[in-house]
Amino acid sequence: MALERTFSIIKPDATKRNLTGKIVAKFEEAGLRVVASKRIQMTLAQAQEFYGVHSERPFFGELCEFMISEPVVVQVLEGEGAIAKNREVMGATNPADAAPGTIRAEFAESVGENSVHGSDAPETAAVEIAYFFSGLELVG
Ligand code: YYY
Ligand code: MG
Repeated sequence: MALERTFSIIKPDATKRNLTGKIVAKFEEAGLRVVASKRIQMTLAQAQEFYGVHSERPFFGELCEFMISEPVVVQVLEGEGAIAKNREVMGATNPADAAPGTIRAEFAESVGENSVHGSDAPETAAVEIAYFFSGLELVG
């Protein structure tokens, strides 16, 4: 498997409860290296563009309002098969379905407030990384 990069967001429910360090520890324990990281306050326009693929879904408005309700930590994670590995460490979207030991099983509050975002494919990872980081900010 190839060395890969994926994009992650530690969401408002997690930053608010000071869970950033515990979540980063999960990434590192899984062999994912943080090659870029910053804490930002997302704007509504950024949240709407970032989650644009979901714009017709009933939860879109609530999702965007949630994403700007507190600062978030955006990161680029690097490792062997990083995209799939991160999805595994995150657990299922709904924490009720997430496997024990995963971030969402341990920390998420609900399907909407589920602590982390992770890219789902190489194409989305590339777009999402470029949306928040310049090449100079990625230090492998
Ligand atoms: O990639 P992932 O975050 O696991 O799920 P998506 O299906 O891409 O949905 C993005 C985001 O939308 C999810 O993390 C929470 C929210 N959401 C929701 O509030 N209610 C749903 N029924 C499905 C998704
Ligand atoms: Mg998704």
